Amino acid sequence: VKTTRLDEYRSPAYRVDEVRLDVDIHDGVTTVSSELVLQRHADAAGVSSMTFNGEGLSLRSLALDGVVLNEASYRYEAGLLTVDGLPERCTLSSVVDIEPEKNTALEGLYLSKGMYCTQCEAEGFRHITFFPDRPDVLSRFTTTVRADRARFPLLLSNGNPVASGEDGERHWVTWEDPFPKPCYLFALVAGDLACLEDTFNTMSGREVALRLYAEHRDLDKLDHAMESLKQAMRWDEQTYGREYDLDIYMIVAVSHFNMGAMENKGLNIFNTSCVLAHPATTTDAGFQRVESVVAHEYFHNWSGNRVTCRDWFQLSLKEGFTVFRDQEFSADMNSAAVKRVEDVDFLVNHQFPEDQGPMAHPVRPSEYQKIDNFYTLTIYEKGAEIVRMQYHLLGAEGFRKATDLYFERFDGQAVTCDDFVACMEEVSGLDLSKFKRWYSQAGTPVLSVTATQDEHGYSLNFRQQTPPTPGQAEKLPVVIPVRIALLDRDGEPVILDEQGRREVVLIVDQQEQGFVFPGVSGVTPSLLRGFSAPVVLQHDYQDGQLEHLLAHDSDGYCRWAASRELYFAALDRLVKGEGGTANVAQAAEQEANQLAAVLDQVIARAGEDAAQAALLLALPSEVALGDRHVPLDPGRVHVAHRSLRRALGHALQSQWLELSESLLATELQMDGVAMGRRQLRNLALEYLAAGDHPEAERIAVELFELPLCMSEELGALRTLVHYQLPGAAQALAQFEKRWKDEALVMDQWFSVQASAGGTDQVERVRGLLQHPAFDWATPNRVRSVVGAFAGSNPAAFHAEDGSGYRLFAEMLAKVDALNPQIAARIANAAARLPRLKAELQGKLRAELESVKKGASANLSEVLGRVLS
Ligand code: HT7
Ligand code: ZN
Repeated sequence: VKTTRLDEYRSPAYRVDEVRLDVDIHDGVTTVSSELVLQRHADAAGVSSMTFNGEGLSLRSLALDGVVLNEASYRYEAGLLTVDGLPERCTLSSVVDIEPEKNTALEGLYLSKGMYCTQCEAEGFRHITFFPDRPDVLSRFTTTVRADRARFPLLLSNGNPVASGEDGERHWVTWEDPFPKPCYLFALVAGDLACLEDTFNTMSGREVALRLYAEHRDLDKLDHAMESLKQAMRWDEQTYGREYDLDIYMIVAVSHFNMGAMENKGLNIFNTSCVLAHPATTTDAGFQRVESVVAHEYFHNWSGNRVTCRDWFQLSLKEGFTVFRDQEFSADMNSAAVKRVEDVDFLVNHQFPEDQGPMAHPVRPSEYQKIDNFYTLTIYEKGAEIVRMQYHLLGAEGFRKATDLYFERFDGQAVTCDDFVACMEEVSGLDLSKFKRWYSQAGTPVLSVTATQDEHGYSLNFRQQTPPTPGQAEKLPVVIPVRIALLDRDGEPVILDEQGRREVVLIVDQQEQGFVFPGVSGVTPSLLRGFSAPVVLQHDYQDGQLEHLLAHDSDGYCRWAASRELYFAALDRLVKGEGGTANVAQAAEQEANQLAAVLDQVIARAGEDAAQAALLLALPSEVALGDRHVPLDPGRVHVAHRSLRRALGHALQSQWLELSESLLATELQMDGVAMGRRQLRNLALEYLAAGDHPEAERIAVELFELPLCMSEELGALRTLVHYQLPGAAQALAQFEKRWKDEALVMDQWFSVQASAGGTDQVERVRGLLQHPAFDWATPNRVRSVVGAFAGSNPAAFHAEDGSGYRLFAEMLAKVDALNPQIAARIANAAARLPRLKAELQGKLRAELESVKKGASANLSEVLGRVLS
């Protein structure tokens, strides 16, 4: 497999100024005719040949300036078409046949439930026609789509419709996109869909038509996406001064999709799971996901489309920045404190492990085999944290000036992460050269802090170290902004400097560095406020300090981080058997009794913000606990986790019962407060069940029988199934009967079962694969079983007898044969291999090695790294 390297980047010899496509859709075969207007770059004088990517295309004819080319003047082999003898400006025409019906990999043109659609990022366009498939070739596209009129009344592509016509039983529409774009933003849809239509008046007074398309049966599930879109459009005008540029903005929902959504110019294509929402079928988390993904794809119109990436090594330029933008949007639409904790929780639980394992790579990688494998949490989430740090270093005003400059200077261009940072430097006068190590160095820095008190005052001493990662043994110090406050005995932040500030940002950019606060004493440090940098913070808190932070800190992240420290300390002792008793259940009871007082305080204040209380009261996940222990013994971790959950359920049972009953709503509301109350109530119900409370089953069944919305219904079902309550089997059957025709709801049904913990669950998961509604060719369904099993069911996945690994290997091979991108993504769940205890490592290694033998390039790259 070819490795692509950043330092081998060369600009293309020819531009493609115009692309004229004709896509003629027939059952079985689609014929794509293309005309590319090529123009040699001024600095490529003397070059007269050019290569075009093309994968799996049946070439029917090729012509240069209208003259058919014979086989002596071109070569088409190994996915590349090379044409010689090109003049400075010319038109290359080609006609190819493709077979979208056979496309199960879902890249290029494919069929989803009878609808033709495309996915071109990162390298899908080469499956449609010959083209220099790289993001730095920007062209104006005109696209004609032809298909049967009755079966495909809707024919869409990017831009504006400029002509249409009928031809017997067929019809055609021509679309013109006035904005030059890279081919990864090309899109096409042919189908029979319902449309929700609205308009948006931009800040300069233009009216934009907003059209959201879905299957006819899903028309009633598009309102939330429409509202989210309008809010996102307004927010981008107000926050970044960015206005939408075309006259039409379309979103199409498709059932088969490899990721969440795609920002194609003017024609977004969305996984149904990220656009459809209705209280009866969608959880509150689902509603929030729709809001953020709709916004994310919309924001790409500027951060990604108008200003795009020079090459795929710069992927985080658009993804990190756009995630930062969508995070801030969601924070503004909902509770900012809750949103920040949710984002940090996700980063710490998912990106940190990636950065600490065999898949670790820099935010701007220096090489890859399959670019699809680099749509990672590091590129997206860590990339967003790097943008966030720049936001804080410049301040809101400076950052806005820098982004204005960035959008203005690079509009219509394909640029690099360096270009982005250069704008930050130019407007602020800051030297960010050292800061840029965040882009090139992989791994999560560990920041150890010690506090000392002497006659000079209170001191904080920092030491940073980034552990080695594959291919990067030595690390340099990075620039770590550490936002801090020091809380006095009443929990009030003390004055820290002569300007009277009570919160400051310390810039730690050396391996070791100290800061003194004269005249300060008797304080509790509140560190890394707002999670001011993506680092692992280590500090030995003194007795009572974490409880003090949890009770008093005004910073939502620090309160939450204190709760994690308290839980992890207790859980770690249980895993290691340090509780002073060999009986885990007894030790867990003691730990729970220790925690009960402080958690009781959180519960007492739950009325202030139920969502925040739910975050503070939720135990860290079993997977997160496992990540703290090397060699990892998942069985021990499972028992420790289950024991503490149970003991906490028992120790605070009257509080959980009270919350389960008092938070019951009588009418449905979908605002943040109501969602927070449901979240807390579901958590309380789970604790009640974990503690074997006799009322748990009754409450869960009652809620399940008469839910106000899917969050309640699914919360009840999860409790029944995960705690194996007597009503579980009946509820599962009833749920299936109720929702068998709603694919997204059935995904939840599969996922609840595939993630039900327990070493005996492997056979149950195997059984799910036999269910008539299970389908290997539908990524959402595969993720709901295979993804949930491998990612959220550590006890079954790591079953001592290796049966979980065997099942996983069988699943991987099956998925890989149909859809290599999805297989490779799921394979990431095996990245913990080097941390496992020896017996399990051997078993997992053997299974993965056997799958690797026949694996696709995508899967092979991931398995190669895991097994290295
Ligand atoms: N920019 C989009 C990336 C994407 C993608 C990448 C590889 C394979 C399939 C894909 N579908 C969408 C999504 C986004 O970040 O907005
Ligand atoms: Zn994106």
